[in-house]
Amino acid sequence: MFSGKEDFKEQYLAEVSETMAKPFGECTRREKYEVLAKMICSRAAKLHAETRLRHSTLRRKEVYYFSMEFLLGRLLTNYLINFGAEATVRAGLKDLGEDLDELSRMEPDPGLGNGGLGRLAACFLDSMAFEDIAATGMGARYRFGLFKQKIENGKQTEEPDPWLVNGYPWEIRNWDSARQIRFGGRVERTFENGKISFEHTAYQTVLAVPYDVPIVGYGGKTVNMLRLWQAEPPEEKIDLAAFSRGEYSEAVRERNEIEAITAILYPDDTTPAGKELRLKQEYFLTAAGIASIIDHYKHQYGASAWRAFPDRVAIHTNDTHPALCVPELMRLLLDQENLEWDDAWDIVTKTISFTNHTIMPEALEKWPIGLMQQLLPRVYMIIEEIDRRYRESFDRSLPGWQERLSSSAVLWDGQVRMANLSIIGSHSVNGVAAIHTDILKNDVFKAFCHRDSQKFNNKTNGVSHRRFLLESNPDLSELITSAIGSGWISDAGQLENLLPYGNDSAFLDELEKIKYGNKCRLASYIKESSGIIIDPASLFDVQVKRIHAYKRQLLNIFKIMHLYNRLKRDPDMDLHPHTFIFSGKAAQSYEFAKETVRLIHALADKVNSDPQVSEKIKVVFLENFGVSLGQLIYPAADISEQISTAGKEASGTGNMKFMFNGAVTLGTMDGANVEIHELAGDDNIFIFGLSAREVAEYGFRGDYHSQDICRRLPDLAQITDQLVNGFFGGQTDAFWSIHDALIRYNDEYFVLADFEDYLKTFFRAGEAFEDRRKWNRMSLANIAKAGYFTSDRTVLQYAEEIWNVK
Ligand code: DL6
Repeated sequence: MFSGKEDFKEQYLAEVSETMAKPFGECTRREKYEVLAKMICSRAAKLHAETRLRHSTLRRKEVYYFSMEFLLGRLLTNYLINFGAEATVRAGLKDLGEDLDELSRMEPDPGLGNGGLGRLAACFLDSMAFEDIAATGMGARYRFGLFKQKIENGKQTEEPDPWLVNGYPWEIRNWDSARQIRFGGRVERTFENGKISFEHTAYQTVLAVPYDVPIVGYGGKTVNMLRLWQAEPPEEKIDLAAFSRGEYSEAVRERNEIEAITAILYPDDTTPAGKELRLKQEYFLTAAGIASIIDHYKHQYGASAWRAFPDRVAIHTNDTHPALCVPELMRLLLDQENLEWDDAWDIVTKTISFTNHTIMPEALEKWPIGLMQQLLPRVYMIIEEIDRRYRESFDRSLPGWQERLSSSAVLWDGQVRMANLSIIGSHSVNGVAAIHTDILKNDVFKAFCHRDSQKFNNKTNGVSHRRFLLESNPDLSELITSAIGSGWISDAGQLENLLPYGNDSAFLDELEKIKYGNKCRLASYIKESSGIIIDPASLFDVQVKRIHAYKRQLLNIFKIMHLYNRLKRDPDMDLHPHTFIFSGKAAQSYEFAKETVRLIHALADKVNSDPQVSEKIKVVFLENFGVSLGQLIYPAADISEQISTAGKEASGTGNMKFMFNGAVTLGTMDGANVEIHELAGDDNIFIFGLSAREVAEYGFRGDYHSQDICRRLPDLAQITDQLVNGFFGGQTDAFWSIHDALIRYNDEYFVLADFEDYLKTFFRAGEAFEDRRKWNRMSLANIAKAGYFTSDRTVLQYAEEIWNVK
């Protein structure tokens, strides 16, 4: 990319003077960032064109990864690392009096996602480019990302995240590839020359305009693309008559309505208007993506080579949000390409695959039939036919067939069940950790397993170790490379070569020193952002993830309340100082989660302002969790809290990011924790709590009584009482909804059931931490065994076992 730092400086300064029309010294930091990012982006775009040509000459099978979420994180440093130019650029900038990290902080962190699912999609893009898989991400260009979380008076408030306000230097608007998408209208059948055809009239047209973001693989050889679709009116529309009457909002009403489709991620869908908008978003992404795939395919292979389509194209649907890929691809093959139903269905089911990411019933999407019919009349007709054929072909000789059919059909009770549509229309259905896949097969989607069991498979998640270790933790990366060479960067399995260093005290001391440095870095950020001063020598016990009842931040809170109560009774209690760090967003309309955020803040106030305890424990909540903040937190953690109710967390990926950075997991046997346990071994993890089977058995028997536990554990009863007895201030400050969830509604997520074991295990971890050598060895064992959780491994498994890509 640059032959050396002088070459870089020359090119960069030329670019600055060309685009900014002023000398470098007069540019703001943001402008300097922007020019640098644009410069790297245009080189990446050029390489993308070369990659495409190479892939198409080699007739590589193309993978299209459809996802409503892509949490890319910042790209500048990442791409410089991938191009092998980071050191050169850093040195060149230093000569110019600038700092790469400071420039990098100018980059918006595009909040085009909600949590693990969105970051997983971004990790997959990274790994697919690294593995030279011909892949394109299909997503939406939301004008506002997920809300910005602010804490005001201890409560979460939400502000819009206008991440595009200063433009985004990594995207290229590709108007010539825009597609027209149709909503609403009527469909009429006609019968001509022995053939039925369908005419769609009176529809509204929306233009889907792609913005392409290059995805640079490590090594810089392969540059793929993420295509983000934006909704626009088909022509510059303004109602002049309304405008002349002074009705300015009316004049641009239609334009606004159209632009709303990609205005925000996850609009509140509790109202009918919100539901309609969400469904529009899903179809918009699906239809634009599928149309562009078909056009590209015809351009490449001609308009009649349909049989070969599944050999040349794989379409992956990330959760059910893009489930409409199934009927939409059918629609184009039937209505536009004139294929017969059976041929089209064969192509669709051989091309499309599906990942499920949750067993939480509220996240399994369903749409009212009426809404689907009105918004997508032709697509709905196809869904109806898919459902009819599914029912017709159902084996009615099986015992209990009625029940199986009722839970596996697509249409039921006035609703379109998107997961069932995805399963029926895909050749592969995968879960994201071994235990999750077992639950899908044996419970959630059991009804499918008599006829479709061969479709179900597991693909344990992975994360980009290059972003979350190499980029986020440069000192540790350097230490690792100095010990085992740099092969681990492209082959994370080589981290295992670190195992012998468990007996090397100089190495372990260095590991501890690096962790301490990372803790100091986080401590400075905490001081700057919240004014709270924490001790980097304290144990950093960290839980960062979405706030949700099943993730059980509550269990962690109760542990801290227990410590507080004990320290109040016995201020001399022998406890190594701990800093408890939380971060995560509560969904805007999820009251329980928002109350949990409020509780963390109330507890932080109580603890941090009490000199009797604050020497020993501190509580910190970091506002507005996102990829970049995560990159600062993971390297600084000692303990990684992964404490969901067993059976509820599909996989988790934070657990893997912590592991790569040498944090030791304190967790339940849930999601990928089970595999972390298996790899790290009993001695290098702290496991507690009910198993998924025990949780399920309580469910069948119905004999769990949360109040019995409080009766048995007075310490715990004190804590639940403190939620409402004025401990946190007056009655208006009480946490009744949380108290009720635990006591009145019998603690759905078994917080109280797991409390005692959690506490015991936490103390065990604390003891281990005090034996520094032992702890550092545990930390090292985790790093050494983390290689399995690289997304490179995961995408290779998808490629070989699902997409059939060599
Ligand atoms: O597979 C990525 C990620 C998993 O690691 C998490 O365990 C899972 O909760 C998350 N699922 C979702 C789906 N929606 N909901 N809820 O975000 O996927």
